[in-house]
Parts: sequence; C-alpha cells; structure tokens
Amino acid sequence: MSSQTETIEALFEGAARLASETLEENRAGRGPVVRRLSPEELGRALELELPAEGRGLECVLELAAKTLRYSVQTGHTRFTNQLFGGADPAAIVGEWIAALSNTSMYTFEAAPVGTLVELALLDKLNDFVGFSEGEGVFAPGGSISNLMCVLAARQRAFPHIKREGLRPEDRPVMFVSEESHYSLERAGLVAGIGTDGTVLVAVDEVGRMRPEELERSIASERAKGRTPFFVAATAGTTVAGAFDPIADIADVTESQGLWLHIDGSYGASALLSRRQRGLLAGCDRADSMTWNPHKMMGVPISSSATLMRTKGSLEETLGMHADYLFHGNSDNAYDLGDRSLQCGRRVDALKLWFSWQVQGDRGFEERIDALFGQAARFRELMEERPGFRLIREQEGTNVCFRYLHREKRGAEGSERDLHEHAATLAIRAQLAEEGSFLVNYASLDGAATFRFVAANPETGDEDLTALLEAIEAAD
Ligand code: ABU
Repeated sequence: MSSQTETIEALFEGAARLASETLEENRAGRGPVVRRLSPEELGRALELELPAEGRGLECVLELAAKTLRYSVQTGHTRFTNQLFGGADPAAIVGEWIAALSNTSMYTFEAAPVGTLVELALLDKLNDFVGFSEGEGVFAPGGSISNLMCVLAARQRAFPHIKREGLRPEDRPVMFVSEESHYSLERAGLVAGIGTDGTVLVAVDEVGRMRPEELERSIASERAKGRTPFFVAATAGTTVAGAFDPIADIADVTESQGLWLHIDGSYGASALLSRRQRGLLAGCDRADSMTWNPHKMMGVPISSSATLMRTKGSLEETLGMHADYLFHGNSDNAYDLGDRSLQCGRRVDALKLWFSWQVQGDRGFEERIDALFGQAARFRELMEERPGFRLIREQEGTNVCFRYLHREKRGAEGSERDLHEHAATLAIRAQLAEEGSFLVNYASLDGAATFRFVAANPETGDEDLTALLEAIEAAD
C-alpha cells in the first residue's frame, strides 16, 4: 500500500469514527443540542482565514471535529426546531457515496446508477400517491419543487408561454391557503404572476383551507377578468401541521378545470402509514405533488421529489434540448436533464434508495406512526400541566402551544392578550442558550406560539417531559 493510500485510509477511518461517535451521542441525547456563540465568537473559534500555504490532509479531521462541535445537533433527541430531525446512517453513507462518485444527473451517460435509482424511487413515490402513469424529478428542496409545479400548471393553462411569455390579456391568478408555505407565493412571483396574483384562501380553526372559500375566491377573481389556473392544497402546513381537505378541493378544481397541486413537502410521507394516509385522501386526483423525504422520512437534506400525474409535463415546461448533452441516442429516453430547472444536479436519490433498502416500506411506516404517536403523547403530557394551552387542534406531527405565566392564569382578559409575545421568545432563547432544547416558535392567530415538531423517533417520554419542565423552569 502506498503511503498516500495509507494516509487517505486513516483519514476516512477517522471520519467514520467521528461520525459514529456523533450519532451515538445524539441518539443518547448526550451533550448540548447547540453551543450558542455570536457570529463573531463563532468566526474566531472556526479560524476562518484561508491559508496561503496548504495545511495538508492532516488538518481535515480537526476541521471535521470543529465543524461538528459548533453545528446544531439536528440528530439530537432534544432538537425539535425544524420539520426534520434524527439521522439515518444508511442514508449518510448514500450521501458520501454520491460525493465519491461525483457526477451530475442530466444524462444517463454521466449518471447511469443515479438515473435508474431516481426513476425507481419516483415510481415508488408515485405509486403511493396514486399517479399510475406519473413522472417526476428530484429537486434541491420543496420550494423549487413547488416552483416547478407552478410552472407546469402555467404551461398547461397558457401554452404560448414558453415562446412568447405572458400576454397582457392572460392575467393569471393562483390560489393557496393563508397558512401555506411562503414558497408558493414566491413561485408566483418567479412565474411572473406577482404576489398580487396569488390569492390566500381562508382556513378553518385547525388551519385547513376552506373549500367553499376557495370556490368563492375563484368566482370573484373570474369576475375581475383574471384567469385562475392553479390551486395548491397543503398536506402538512409548516406551522400547524394541518392537512387541507384534498378531496373537497379536488371537487372544486375539477369542476373549474384548474391544476391541483399538493404541497406535501412535509406531510406526504403520511402516505407511507396505513393509519395516517387518510389525511391525504383524494391525492391521486391532483396534477402534481411535492414530497420531501428529508422531512418525516429522516434522510439528510435535501431530498425533494417533484411528482407529476402526467408523463411529459416537465419536459414540455422546461425542456431546452441542449445538443451538447442530449445526443439523440437510445439512452436519451432515460435522461432527466430536460425535466429539471437545473443543469448540474446532485445525486440526491442515492441516500433515499439506501435508506429504503434498509428500512423497507414497513420500516418507514413504523417511523411515521412513531412520529404521529410522539406528537400525540407530547400533547397529552402537556395537557396534564397547568399553564400550557394547545393553540391548534393537532392533526399531524406538530403541536402548537403557548405557556401562560402562573401570575396571569385566571386573570381578566383573553389568554391571547395576557400572553406576552416576549415571554415565548425569552423562554425559547434561554433554552437555546443553555443548549438544552431547540424548539421553534411562529406567530399564530396574532401571537407567538411554540411549535413542537415530532421529527426524531428516538425522542422519548423523558425528553418530552424535560421540555415541558424546562419551559416551566424558565418562566
Ligand atoms: N421548508 C419548510 C421548512 C420549515 C422548517 O423546517 O421549519
């Protein structure tokens, strides 16, 4: 063995050791969730300056250890801040192998394995949705998948757009719920529709779009001479975790001849669970769907499937047929490049494929059931304690709640008014400062609200109780 090979082997062995130690610490809930430093302090700790003379491979393990030390431990059992959490060792290896094989997903020629793996995964996901003749492509995240679906809908409604762009008389308008993800409004502005061209449809007390409001909004926009073309239902809203009533919305879109998209970035994974898939009943009637395995399914970011009910929709919308890449040979039927907004594209499919081989459908089903169970358990534990208030009926894996200071309980006035916005922020900041928990907040119904996310199935009762106690203690 050459000395260079020995050095590389030692490097990779060291990296593997560091990885398994990190996973073990996070799984056991040891160590802080985050070591909070100011940007200036962190910059100094990282020693960001780039050297004129290289330091050699010897520095890599030190850099890796430092990176992990100051990173947020998103695999920690007490990280509940985002819609993802935990860590899957098989998927992490898939990510390493993607880097090692270092290719780009535009052609079968350049990425034969990645292409076939991606196609197999898209078929599998489409089967769960009920898109029996579907297609799709992976994208860098839910926002880009949502954008691609808006563009595909725009292409269908205004077929001249690819050559001419929008005509003044087109006046497109799209509809999303007022609790949908902001990426949909942004997709509208990228698509040349402007934020004024996106109508926010009212939601019910759970946070689900009201189909009758959708119908009313469509009629009102038509009366103004605008052209409705796209409706997005959300399966798992970002803050409340609510699931819009897809079948009722599909009744509206079908009768109005509109494209129905489902932003299932967060909640499409509920389809993997026989107990939970009813939340997306009617999803097979949609035209497109966004599904992020990097959320509930626990593969590393990013993994976002853009799914289409009809083959050819993406290429019709985005295809540019660059002949330096697509040489018109028999393999071209497999080329994914013309379905994507990107040219160079990472092999994101590999990590999900590794994970699915390890876990199977049943393993993912257990994971999803565990997350829904964890959210229900957290709510139960919370409701046993005075001072905690559930703010939204919990449908998915988020629990939105406020904590009312003991001196204010029972006082005059509505609890919302009594609740101090600043108190939620201060409690949250204190927990983050201690490194004990990272739990996010958002504004719901006009006041700051904690958002607990069940994203890591390793989070147990002890962690849930400790979070409630930590909030009480910080009060
Ligand atoms: N793309 C939505 C993610 C939001 C969150 O993790 O909280």
